[in-house]
Amino acid sequence: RVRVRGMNIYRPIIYGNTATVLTPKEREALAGTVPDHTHTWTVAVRGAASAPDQDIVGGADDLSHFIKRVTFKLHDTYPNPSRNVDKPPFEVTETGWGEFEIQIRIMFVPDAGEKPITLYHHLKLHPWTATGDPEIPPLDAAVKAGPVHSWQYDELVFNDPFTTFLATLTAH
Ligand code: SLL
Repeated sequence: RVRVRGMNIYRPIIYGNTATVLTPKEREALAGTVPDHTHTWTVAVRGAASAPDQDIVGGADDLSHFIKRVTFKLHDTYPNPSRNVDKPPFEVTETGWGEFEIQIRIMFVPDAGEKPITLYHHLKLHPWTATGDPEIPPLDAAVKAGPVHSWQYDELVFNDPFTTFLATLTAH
C-alpha cells in the first residue's frame, strides 16, 4: 500500500449533545422503571455541515465513508454502557438525571489504516445561566429555557493517507 507523503486531508465534524426536559407524560411512562429520570438527550458525532439535531445522509457530509464504528461509553449507571454504532446517524439517545463525561471512540474503515481516536464530551443537561450560578435551575425554569445544546467543532486530520483511502475521501 502506498502513502501520499506530505499530504494532509481533513474532514470537519461536530460532536456533542442536545437535551430536553421530559414532559409529564414521558415521566409517567418511565415511572415504573426509572422514576428519577428528568431529561432525554442525544449524543452524536456528525459531519460539520449537519445541524446538531439532524444528520445529513449521503454526500460529503456522510461520515460512513471513512468511519466504521463510533463507541459511546456512557456512565456506569447505564445498562450496557458501551454503545456501538456502526452506521449513521452516529448517535445515542437516552434518558437520565445527571451530567457526566462521555467517551467517544471513533474507529475508521480498514482502508484508512488509521488508529482509533478518542474524544471526550461532558453531557450537558442544564441550561447556562446569565449569572454563571452553578445551581441546577428548577425543572420548570429549564422547560421555559428550551432544549440545551452543547456542541464542538473539530477536524479529523489524516496525514500521509494511503492512495486508496484518499480516493475514498475525495470521491464524495
Ligand atoms: C452525578 N457524576 O453524580 C454524575 C453521575 C449519572 C447519570 C451521573 C441515569 C442512569 C440510569 C443517569 O442519569 N446517570 O438510571 O440508568 O451527577
